[in-house]
Amino acid sequence: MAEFDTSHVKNIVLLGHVGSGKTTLAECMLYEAGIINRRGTVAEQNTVADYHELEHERGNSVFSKLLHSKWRGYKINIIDTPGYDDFVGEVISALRVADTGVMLLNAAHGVEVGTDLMWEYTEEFKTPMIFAVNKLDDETADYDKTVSEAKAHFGSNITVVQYPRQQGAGFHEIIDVLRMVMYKFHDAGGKPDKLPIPDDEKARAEELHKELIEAVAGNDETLMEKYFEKGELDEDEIKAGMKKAMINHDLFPLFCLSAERNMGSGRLMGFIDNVCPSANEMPPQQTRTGQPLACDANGPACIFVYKTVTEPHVGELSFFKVYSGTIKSGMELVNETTGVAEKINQLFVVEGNKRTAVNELTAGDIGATLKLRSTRVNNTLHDKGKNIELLPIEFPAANLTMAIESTKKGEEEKLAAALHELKHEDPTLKVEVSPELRQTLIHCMGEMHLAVAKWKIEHMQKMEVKFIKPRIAYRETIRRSADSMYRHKKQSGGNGQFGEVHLRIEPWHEGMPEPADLNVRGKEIHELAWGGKLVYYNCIVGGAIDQRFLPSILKGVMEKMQEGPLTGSYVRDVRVCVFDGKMHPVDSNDISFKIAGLQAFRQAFQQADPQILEPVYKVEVLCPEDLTGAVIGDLQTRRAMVEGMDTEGHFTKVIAKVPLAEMQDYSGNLRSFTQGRAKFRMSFLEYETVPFEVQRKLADDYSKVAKEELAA
Ligand SMILES: Nc1nc2c(ncn2[C@@H]2O[C@H](COP(=O)(O)OP(=O)(O)OP(=O)(O)O)[C@@H](O)[C@H]2O)c(=O)[nH]1
Ligand SMILES: [Mg+2]
Repeated sequence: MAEFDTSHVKNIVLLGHVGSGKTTLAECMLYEAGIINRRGTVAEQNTVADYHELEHERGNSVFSKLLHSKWRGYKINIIDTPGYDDFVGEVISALRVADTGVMLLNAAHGVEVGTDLMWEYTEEFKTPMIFAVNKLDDETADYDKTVSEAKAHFGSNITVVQYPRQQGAGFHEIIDVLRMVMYKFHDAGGKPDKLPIPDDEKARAEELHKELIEAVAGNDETLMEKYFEKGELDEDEIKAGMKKAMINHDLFPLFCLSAERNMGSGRLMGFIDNVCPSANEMPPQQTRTGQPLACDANGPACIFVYKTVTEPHVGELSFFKVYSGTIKSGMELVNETTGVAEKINQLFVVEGNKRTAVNELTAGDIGATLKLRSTRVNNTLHDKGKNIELLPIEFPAANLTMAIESTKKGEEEKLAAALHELKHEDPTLKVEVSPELRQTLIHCMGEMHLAVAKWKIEHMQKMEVKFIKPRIAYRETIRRSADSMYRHKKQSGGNGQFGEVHLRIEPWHEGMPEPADLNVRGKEIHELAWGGKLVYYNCIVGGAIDQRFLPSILKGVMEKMQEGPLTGSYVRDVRVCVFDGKMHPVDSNDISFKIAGLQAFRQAFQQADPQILEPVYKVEVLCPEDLTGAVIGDLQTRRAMVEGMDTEGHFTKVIAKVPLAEMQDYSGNLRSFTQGRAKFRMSFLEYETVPFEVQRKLADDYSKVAKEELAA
């Protein structure tokens, strides 16, 4: 038998802006549950959750951590998440498996950027939410301001369950308007005395109690009728009503805390046990086929992997939630994505970096296993003979791209292996080897994310790496037509080489007319791998050159198109008509015509008003309204075309078209001039011609480099 059945397992995720006290609260919860007998602190680097060396260095959480506590007959799985926005992937995967979110608000700062950003995700998942106003012992704590900001940002569904009797250093009493008692804490925190509400607080407490009941009753007709009849609801009725409203995302109870002094965490845990939904009370999971999967301990065994971590000397740990059935150690499950049978050799419950083996985990529970053969994040594993695939976590697109290199020559393969491992356990990090740019690119969430990647490579793989700006994938094309002739002739002993090609190049566009003065005898349309087209016409009359040389000429043209004359970038959207030439009965061969074709194309290209095209992206910046002016002003310094504004959630959205070349430092800049209050996304839109000055500079830079390479 699993130690806890489904209805006695609660899964919570701690959320909040950087430094709001999530890790400290997790420590309190473990301490209260007797899992640890001393509370560590973030400053002393001895908390259970922030165990990673990198977290000690930074003084912040970087990875989500699974912990669990047992409190009054319930198991609470706690996922502590990092507050820094770059690590949002850790938050999203945790939200996917949690059944309630606890959003910490720092009473000294009110609603912060991170709170807003996290909120957006919780709304997508419709996670039942609790708000907890933390740091009430801080000298600058302001509970009322924090609550009114929270209501302004997240709506009046926020319902006060607790308020502090005093704030700042003297904070030690919390009035609970659900239970209608006052909790009075001793200096060491922990278990408070339960006292009647003092007379001077009665009026406020009763008013808030009424508000709470009305909020609960307002979401349930039966309760509303009872409330009208009796003028009151009892504690059980309130709890039942709250649970239902929380599941529907209609009510967000608000609690008080000082995690630092361990005041308030026990009551919060009691509420989680008694009111927050267990997994089987939440809507069933959706599968790929549209069939819902009920969270039933007697159903087919089915787990979903939300995170993997490679631990030194241990191997790969896979974290999962049991969505159906009961998982036993030794069981064999099938990975729906890969079809591979995986043996669950060991099952663990986890305390940060400590694992405790268990025999069974039941539906709704979260745990870990070691050394699965080919299982990744987002994979569903299930009983043999079933076909269940749960919907994957959708991770946000990257918004910073950098090229990465080893500082030592000859380590390319080692770097490739290191990057492979890195992206394997971090779904928000993408690696791309670009043959066009001759660079390995890392797409990630921001500078901090990049720094973590570097740390991991340097510490785990023992190799030094550096980041450099990625090259831009420019394109070249032409604006008018030009004819050219090139004769390739070489006579140096033995067989000579001879080929003469006359060709015309024109800017190609869909539906363009056929050449009026040429006789088109053959057409080839080549879709180019890098976008755009090459349309190749045979317009040769009178057998001036043999048919068999046309592919050689095309080869030459293609070669030049892969290394355009202006900047060495790919050429696109050109029509080439070969209309004349000359052959030599002995010296003409494929190579001669290839060279002649290449050179004729190059010459014609230079005379055809050549243009450099640059990739232009659609950029959407989401920011609070007061920042739109600054955001637009900054975009305008980046050659952006601001196309409009809209709203999205709580944000104003600025929509613009911006050249990629101007976006390379955007992530860090936006963060700094908005103090992290804005976010953005971008997606490729089209290629556009660069302005004249930019073209001149790019062409000059290229010819300088080309000359240097020639000289070297
Ligand atoms: N005064 C006071 N300080 C607190 C309280 N809770 C946490 N802190 C301190 O605030 C700092 C940040 O706390 P953490 O627990 O690391 O915050 P976090 O939310 O986990 O932060 P990230 O992991 O960076 O997102 C630490 O120095 C804590 O000691 C509190 O209730 N009162
Ligand atoms: Mg933390």
